[in-house]
Amino acid sequence: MELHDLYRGLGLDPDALTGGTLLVRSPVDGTEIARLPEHSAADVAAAIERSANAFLNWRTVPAPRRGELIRLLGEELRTHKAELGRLVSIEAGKILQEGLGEVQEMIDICDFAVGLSRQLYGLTIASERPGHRMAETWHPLGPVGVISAFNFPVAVWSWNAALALVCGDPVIWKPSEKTPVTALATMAIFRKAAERFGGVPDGLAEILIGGREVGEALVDSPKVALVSATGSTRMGREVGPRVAKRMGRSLLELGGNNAMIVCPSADLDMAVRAILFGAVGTAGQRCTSLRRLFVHDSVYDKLLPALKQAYGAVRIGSPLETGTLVGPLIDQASFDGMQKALAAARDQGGTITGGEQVTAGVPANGFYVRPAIAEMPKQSEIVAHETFAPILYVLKYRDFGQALMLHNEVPQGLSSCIFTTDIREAETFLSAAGSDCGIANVNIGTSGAEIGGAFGGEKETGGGRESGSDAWKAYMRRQTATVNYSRELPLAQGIVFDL
Ligand code: UN1
Repeated sequence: MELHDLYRGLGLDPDALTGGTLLVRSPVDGTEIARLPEHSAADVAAAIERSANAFLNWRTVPAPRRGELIRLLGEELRTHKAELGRLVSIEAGKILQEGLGEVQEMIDICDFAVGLSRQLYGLTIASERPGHRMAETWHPLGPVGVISAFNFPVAVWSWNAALALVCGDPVIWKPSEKTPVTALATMAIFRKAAERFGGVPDGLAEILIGGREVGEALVDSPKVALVSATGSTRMGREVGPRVAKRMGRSLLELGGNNAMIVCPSADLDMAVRAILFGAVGTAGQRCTSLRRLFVHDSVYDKLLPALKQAYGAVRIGSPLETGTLVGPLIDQASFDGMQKALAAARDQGGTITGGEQVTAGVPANGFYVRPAIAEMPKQSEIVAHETFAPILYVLKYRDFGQALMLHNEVPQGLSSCIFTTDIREAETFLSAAGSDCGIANVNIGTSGAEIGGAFGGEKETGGGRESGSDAWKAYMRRQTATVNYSRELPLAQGIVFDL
């Protein structure tokens, strides 16, 4: 069987993927692709213990040496890119191009982390006391728990793990119950890198298969120094306070309700292409997917017909076939959620194009939909709500200031963009009074960020930053050290404290 060959090629034993209690189905056609054994509470506790022990070793390995492990991981990922990308398509339903793109993001973060392993810089600070030197050092933090979602089933782990491992932290991964097989394949690839590296401590990278209780164990264990959680705002609202209660750290990547403003001077051809990738790409199941579109009324009647035409030409079908741009939704619950949102949009005065289930020319037993455009009279309740499906709410605007206000008037704050050739509008959008999101683009869509920048968002998106820039600091602890090399003991603030 072809799937078994894919499993073997990725270093997975097909026989080990059967007989368990966690049933995994492909969203492509509903076929069962695995039945995995789940980890017990005792397994979870043992994994956390192994991770804590691994930390005692790994934290003393020089960071550039730790980088070598990630360099090897990047090599192994390059070798297995086609196979892992295909498995992502099978298990998460992304089109092949996007499955490959996801693995490329893993490779990119490995490259970034290898360089970073020689750049975990601290500052040297001028001391106010003579004969003193002040310096800060970034030290490894401790085991990092990674809770990831189905839509980026492997890349989210790598954004966290590549940084955590060069920073000196072991990683414990709880993948989504919907996509555990790609996670196991990723771990098999990691093991290859670890074998080549040699002497990796037991427990450096753990994976835990199971449900909510596994996540809760990571959240509640004082041995897990940082919990990095990607998923819904509802999930983040539970994780954040629970980790905070034990004074742990959390890094939250939650919902987005990302928007584009199309201004009078915009290049409309470019805008249509960016809207298409942002709103229908990954079947609207990225946290960065484009969900709201504000169009100036002077270009509305030009843009909307062009957009609807483009939507009409999009091929919906098996993500494994070349030429498909929109694959299935992850499951029935997602389909039902989309239909509910569309009904609400209609109730709130929206005019809907598309949104219906597609059954012709697609594999049976998958949830395929025609991406929807919902023209809305105003930013009503449903527009402010994130529905993880391809629904694009379109609103007309007249005044730029008003568009900006509406843009920011939602609880989420992940990604945003503007299409304009007017420098005043572009710069205002990027200014302190502009977009309130973690990501703000000009003449680029909301999704598809590069790994070199810090990734994450504000407000209900959770405030965490992963990937590039100085996101690595979340995975380390900062120590400020002051050294006195004089023969005196002056006190700071000029305090005299003599006998
Ligand atoms: C996500 O959907 O959880 O910017 C992450 C992007 C990707 C990351 C998406 N690089 O669309």
